[in-house]
Amino acid sequence: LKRVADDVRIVQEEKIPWFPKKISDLDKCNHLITKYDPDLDQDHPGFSDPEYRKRRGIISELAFNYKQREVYRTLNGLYPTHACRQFLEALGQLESECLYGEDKIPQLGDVSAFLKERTGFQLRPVAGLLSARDFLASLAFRVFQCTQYIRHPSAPMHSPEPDCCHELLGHIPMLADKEFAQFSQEIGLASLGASDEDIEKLSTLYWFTVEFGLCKQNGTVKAYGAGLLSSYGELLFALSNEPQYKPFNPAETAVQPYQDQSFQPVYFVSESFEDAKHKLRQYSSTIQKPFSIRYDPYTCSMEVLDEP
Ligand code: HBI
Ligand code: FE
Repeated sequence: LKRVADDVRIVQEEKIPWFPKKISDLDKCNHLITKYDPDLDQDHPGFSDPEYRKRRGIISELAFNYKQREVYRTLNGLYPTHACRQFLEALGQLESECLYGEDKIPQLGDVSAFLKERTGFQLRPVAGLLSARDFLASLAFRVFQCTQYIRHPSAPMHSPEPDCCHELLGHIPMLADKEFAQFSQEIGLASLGASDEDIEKLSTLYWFTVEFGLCKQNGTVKAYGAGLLSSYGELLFALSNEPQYKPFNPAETAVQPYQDQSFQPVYFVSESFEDAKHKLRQYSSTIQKPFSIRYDPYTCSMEVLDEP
C-alpha cells in the first residue's frame, strides 16, 4: 500500500514544475532567453556595436556573480564542525566588522586593513597564478598576493585556479592568526634566494600546510588549509575516515608527491601552529644558502648578511 502511495506522490510531484520557495532560491532563477540578446539577434540595434556588446557582457557577468552568496552559505554550514578555532574566530570578527556576510562583496582595501591590524599581513592585488618563487617571496614581507576575479558562475563550488572566494574564505581568516601569519612569513623567508629544488620543496610544504593542512584541536582533527576551507567536497572528504593522515614533519612533507586534479589521498596533521612553526624553522636551517637574511619590519626590507 505504501509503495502505491509513494508512486502517486511522485506522479504528483512531476506535474508541478519547480518554483522558488525562499528568496535565496532566486539564485536558481537564472535561465536566460537569448533570442533578443545583442550577441545573437542580428536585428538588435547593438548587434554591430562591439563596444556596446562588451559593456553588456560586463553587466551580465555582474548579475551572474550574484551567486557568490551560494558559495558563502554552503561553506558556512560546515565551518562550525570542520574548521579550526583560529579560523572561526577570525571569520566571526570579519562578520561582526561587516566585512563578510552572505550579501557582502568584501573590498580588498578593507580586508587588507583588517589583517594589517591583527598580524601585519597586507593584501596586494594579483592578476592570476604566480610562479612559486614570486608567490613565496611576497610572504616573506607579509604580503599576500590576492586574486580579485571570481570563478565561473556555471561551477560555483569549484575553481581550478585561485579566485576571490578561495582567498577570502580560505586564506584571509587564517592570516588573521598571529602564529599562522608567522608560519606563512617563515616559508617565504626560507624561499628567498633558494635553489629551484628547494623552491619546489617549499612549494610542497606550502601545499600540505597552508593549502591542505589539518591540525589537532582538543583531541579532534580540524582543517586550517585554505584549499579545504574553500571547497565543500574536499573539506568533508579530508575529515572523513577515507584519506590517510600523517604527522606534519617538514622533511617528509616537502617531498610528498601531490596533484591538484582531485582530492588529496594524504593529509598532514600538525600538533599546533606553534609546533609547526618550530619544525619549519628547524627544516629551514638545513636549506643551504651562502648568506643569511633578516627581515627589518621598520623599513619593510631584507637585511642580507654575508656569512664568511
Ligand atoms: N599564485 N596568485 C597565486 N596564488 C597562489 O595561491 C599561488 C600562486 N602561485 C604558486 C602557488 N600558489 C603555490 O603553488 C605554491 O607553489 C606556493
Ligand atoms: Fe591558495
